[in-house]
Amino acid sequence: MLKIYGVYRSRATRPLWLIEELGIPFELVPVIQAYRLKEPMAPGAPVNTLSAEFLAVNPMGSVPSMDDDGFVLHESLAITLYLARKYGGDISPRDIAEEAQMVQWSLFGATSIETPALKISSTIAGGKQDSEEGKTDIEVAARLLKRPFDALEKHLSNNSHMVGGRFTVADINVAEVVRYAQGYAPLFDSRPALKAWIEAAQARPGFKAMWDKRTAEPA
Ligand SMILES: N[C@@H](CCC(=O)N[C@@H](CS)C(=O)NCC(=O)O)C(=O)O
Repeated sequence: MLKIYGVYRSRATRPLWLIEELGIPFELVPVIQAYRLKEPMAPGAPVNTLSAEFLAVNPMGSVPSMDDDGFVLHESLAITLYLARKYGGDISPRDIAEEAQMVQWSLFGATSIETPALKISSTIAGGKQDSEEGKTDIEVAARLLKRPFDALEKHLSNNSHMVGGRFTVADINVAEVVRYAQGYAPLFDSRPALKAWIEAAQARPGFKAMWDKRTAEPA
């Protein structure tokens, strides 16, 4: 049985969205981020990213991890690319060139977008967006996102999706990092193709099913 270690309120959303799209059976093994607990090492604390039993699965101490009938893999984007490749269908690469493009866009998301986009998300989640410090943090992050978001805007003005003219795992991987910046509307209002693409991705039943479960989880 496929197992995903993590919680919905984490980067596990990436494989969990893909799993909804694929409609495959799986078990969610709850592992919460240690920083969300007051005393992660206390006896009786929920299994978390510092727990010995989870570190035995993932020595990197982060979620998500996957165990697919004994094949253990870490890193959310590696997990989605593996699952797409394993289960096939339109969501997965049709050939080696498409696979390379999906890896390319996933790495672009992780290396050029994720860190500044997360800064926007954490500033807003911390209620600091109207403070001087928060405004500066968001402005700096938006500046760092200009070039990668302009590249996405150009790509999506000429292509309906990230790869292959159809919804694929590459859309999930990129949308799930772009999402962190969605709280700062000017980045999207000035880029209509990017805005339309992410809204269409998030309108999919697979995203909505994942999101409903995330929302139902305690914050
Ligand atoms: N690049 C990794 C990052 C994983 C990561 O940082 N996950 C966070 C939760 S979203 C985590 O587990 N943090 C552990 C902790 O802070 O204790 C991935 O995409 O899987």
